[in-house]
Amino acid sequence: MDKTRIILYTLAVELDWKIREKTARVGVVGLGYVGLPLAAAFARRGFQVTGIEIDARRAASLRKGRSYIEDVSSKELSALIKRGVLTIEDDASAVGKLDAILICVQTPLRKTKEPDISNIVSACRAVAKKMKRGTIVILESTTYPGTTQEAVRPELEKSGLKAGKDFWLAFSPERVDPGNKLWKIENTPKVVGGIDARSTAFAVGLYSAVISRVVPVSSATTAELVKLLENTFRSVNIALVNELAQICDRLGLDVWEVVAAAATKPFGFMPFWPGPGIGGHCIPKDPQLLAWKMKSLNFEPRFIELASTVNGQMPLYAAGRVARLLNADAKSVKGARVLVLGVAYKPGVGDCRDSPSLDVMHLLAEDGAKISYHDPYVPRVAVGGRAWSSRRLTDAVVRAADCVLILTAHPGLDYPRIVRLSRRVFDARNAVAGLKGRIERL
Ligand code: SAJ
Repeated sequence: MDKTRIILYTLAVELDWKIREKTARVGVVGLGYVGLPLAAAFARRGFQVTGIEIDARRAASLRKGRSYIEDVSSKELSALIKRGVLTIEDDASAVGKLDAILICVQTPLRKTKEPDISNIVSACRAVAKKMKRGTIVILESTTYPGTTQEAVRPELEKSGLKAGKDFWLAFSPERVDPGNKLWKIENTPKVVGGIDARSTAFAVGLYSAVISRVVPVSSATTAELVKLLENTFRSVNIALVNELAQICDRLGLDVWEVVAAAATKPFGFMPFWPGPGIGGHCIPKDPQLLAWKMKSLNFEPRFIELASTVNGQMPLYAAGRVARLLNADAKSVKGARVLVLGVAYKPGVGDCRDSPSLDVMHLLAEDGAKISYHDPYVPRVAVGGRAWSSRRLTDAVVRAADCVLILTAHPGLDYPRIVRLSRRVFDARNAVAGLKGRIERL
């Protein structure tokens, strides 16, 4: 065996050994809702973890033991730092000491709906400057199929090291569901796919030290597509029931009753629920990553595009239903007092990213409605040049509204009291099912 192969073989044996012995130095680049819980999970298992967060303020907060991520308490963060198993850096200077580097940076869409992988490229450039031979790099950021091979690999090889020879490279989609008390990093199955068999094997070994079930697939591109299928599946099925809501409106049927009854089928059906649209940082975006890639290959992903169109039109449909409801009370939208309940993109969170509630508020405000809102998780919002603060849900505030509009069904609101005090309720989330009153539902 020639010298190079001996060195490579030694590097592989050494990394394999370090992973098994948990002496591998793990780095996590990007300490957001994915990266910080992941860093904590490896540190909890006794790995020496370096968290790299380029936002100096966030890094400073973490170093002081102050967490900004719900799934990692400040108490736990402080304990891990105190134990010396988690170190927080705001630059990549420590990369040269790391054996495994997990990249968990955001991949937003540009206004043109094209993927913006600039954060991934910047992270790879910083890593390439310092990474040593015998490292495994794993991308976790949700991205279009081919990113690991076509963008990450060349950037990392600017280090002068060769992927598959001097370092190993894989993709593993994140499946973090913030706030989920049942599914944590450790018990959520983890898909991994490498650029070659050895990369896959190292990724399997590394994650198996922390996660109870690791699912190897044949390539990094396969793993990238698995993630996009998971969320495109949601987008398409949500669009289906959103279209069903419009069908039921025309047939005079109750879409909530139809879906609930279909959900009694014990096999071959999975309920999704209609609403005023879709929000958050995954479902609106992830299918677009796949659509963009396929269009670049001259393939028209009709299903994906149609689902995005149907979901994207739901705020307009919901606003139209409110206008119709006000009209039934001989009120025009112009001048009508509309109290919105729930501006976050989903129940139980304070995140308003892409929230359809904001679109509905904007549409009604543009037509002259006097909008106010209450959301216990969101103190203030601004959309389309208007800003609102969450109102206290006093009797007077509820009674003053010509229509109470439930757009996000947060837990903990006294819905029976709200219905009792309201002149009219439009419920876009089936939040007041079974209650009697002047209620109309999507
Ligand atoms: N929505 C509907 N009807 C539904 C389900 C969702 O209108 O039946 C809307 C929500 O109101 C929200 C949007 O779609 O505005 C997205 O909701 P989501 O439940 O998909 O929640 P997300 O965006 O937080 O999605 C994340 C994803 N997690 C990851 O990508 C790791 C998704 O795969 C998870 O299934 C989801 O969390 C979850 O189940 O909580």
